[in-house]
Amino acid sequence: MANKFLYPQNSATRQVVDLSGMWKFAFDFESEGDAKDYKNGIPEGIMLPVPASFADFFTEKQYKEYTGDFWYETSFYADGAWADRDVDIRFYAAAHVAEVYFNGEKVAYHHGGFLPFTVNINKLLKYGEPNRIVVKLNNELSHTTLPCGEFKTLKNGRKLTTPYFDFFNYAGLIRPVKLVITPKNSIVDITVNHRTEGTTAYTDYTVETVGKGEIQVEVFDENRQKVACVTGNSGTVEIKNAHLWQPRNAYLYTFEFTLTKNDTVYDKYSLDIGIRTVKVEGNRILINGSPVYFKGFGKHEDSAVSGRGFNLPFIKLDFELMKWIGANSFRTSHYPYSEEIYQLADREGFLVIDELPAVGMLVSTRNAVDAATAAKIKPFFEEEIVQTVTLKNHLNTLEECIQRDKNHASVVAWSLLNEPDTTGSEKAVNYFKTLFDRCAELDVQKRPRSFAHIIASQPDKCMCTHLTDFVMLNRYYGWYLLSGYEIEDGFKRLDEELSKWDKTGKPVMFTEYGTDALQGLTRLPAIQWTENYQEEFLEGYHKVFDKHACVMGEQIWNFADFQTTEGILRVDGNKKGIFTRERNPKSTAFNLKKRWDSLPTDYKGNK
Ligand code: GCB
Repeated sequence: MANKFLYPQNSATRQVVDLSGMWKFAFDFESEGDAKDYKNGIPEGIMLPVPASFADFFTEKQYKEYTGDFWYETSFYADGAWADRDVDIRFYAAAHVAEVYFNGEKVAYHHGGFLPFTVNINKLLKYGEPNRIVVKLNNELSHTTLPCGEFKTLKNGRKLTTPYFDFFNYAGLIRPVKLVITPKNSIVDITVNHRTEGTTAYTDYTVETVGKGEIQVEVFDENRQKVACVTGNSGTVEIKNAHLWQPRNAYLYTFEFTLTKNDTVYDKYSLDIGIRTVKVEGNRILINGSPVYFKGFGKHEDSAVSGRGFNLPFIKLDFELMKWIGANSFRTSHYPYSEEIYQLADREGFLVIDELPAVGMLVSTRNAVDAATAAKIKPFFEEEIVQTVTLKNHLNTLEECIQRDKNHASVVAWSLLNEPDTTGSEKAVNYFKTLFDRCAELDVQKRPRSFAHIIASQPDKCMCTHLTDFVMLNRYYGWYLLSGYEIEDGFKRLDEELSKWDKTGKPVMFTEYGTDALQGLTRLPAIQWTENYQEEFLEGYHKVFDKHACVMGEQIWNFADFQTTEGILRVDGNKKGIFTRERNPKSTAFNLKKRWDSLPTDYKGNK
């Protein structure tokens, strides 16, 4: 029985074995890996760290830019004690398409590079000799992959990726690979949902199990005092005088789930759970019934050398910097992040807009520019293959993401797409409706749903806004258009547009606005690319936001500079960070801190 999506943990009944380290690695330029039986062992030569993306370990362009199949291999010995247990391999993320071979047998195929999957290996596991894991990955982009793009073949036969998005197409075993050993009678899934009445909190829970036994739930507060105890595979936990989880003031109860029968404990799993409610009312998102103003960033999982690879030190540092600057939220632009990030967000009280890797659903390699200049773009959602294969992949990814992230208090909204083409074809509407309906169906907490609107998706033009619970806007007046000396006209345009959004009655959150700024570059008067232009731009935007009742959040693009495909619009990547790629503050950071420290959590809320 696969261990579903529960985050692996060690307990009295469970064991986790980390397979991180140096793995064998091979590019497959000639696509000969299948014919040459790589599944039983890949060629010797290259060793690479796992987890990491491969691109930044090489000095030759053909490797950094490599597009196509590539292979990883490692081996391990099994412990005799595992013989009467379930042994799964859990890939925390494998970008983008993976085929897994275990001891020469194909055991899994997984599409999508940012969500975990597990493979049960009970039947093929050998004792007393090495067990071999071989993974064939592919990083080609198309109109059916999430994220979207294309690739072309150069005259020399090498392939070149052209993403329809603005971040480097890092790939590989970007997150840990672990063995998860669980008892045969075990807990495989847990779902919680909360409501409050006065000072009492009610948490409805459902536990899915395999094999024998019944569930007991014990709940402990942060002082390790037991505050509730119930039995049953589903039910309600009642906590009197509950400490609710609040933005930047988190409180986590430990829910311990035990699977027992006749005093035998089969399995134990514990979850740190924040109790809070989320709903949209009028033009506000309410957390625990109170309006919240979102302050923060769109981010990336991106750092030098490991690329999109799991990087705990940077994860920790990013939270400290976000706390320092007075942020209370972020969007996981443009893909679901590592699970440890949501765990920290739960603990630190950050509000997370969890985004699917549905980015690039607009046929363009320069989205923001093309959308701003109304370039002629072939409507993405017109294509038959998009309506069938892409939609299927999208729904599958949605299901995996909700399954993985459903219990996090920090996850307060879903972003189902970033900057899709919602003006080119009416066929977008049905696609979106299917997706939005499915999201509501899958998420027991019924969190608000939205997508990030590109500049072209104006209130009178966008065909899909009506499906959202709140509006997310990515706006670049003053940068991609009306920039430089025209910046004041840019602010006016923003003001005019917001007057229209005000009338929709929906909450409006800015999920992107910003300018590229090269650290250390300042000029008087300010010119584009300077730090003080970035500052003028943000000040201008904030003045406009403060005027409009509907604006209930500001998430700047971007938290830090990040790597992109090379090109005439990018100098060693996107420089819209408030911090550099190394996480040093640009001068704007200090003023931003003043603003955010002074804005109350319920800023502009009417309660
Ligand atoms: C956008 C995209 C984001 C880009 C950003 C930019 O609209 O959503 O991925 O990085 O613009 O800087 O151009």
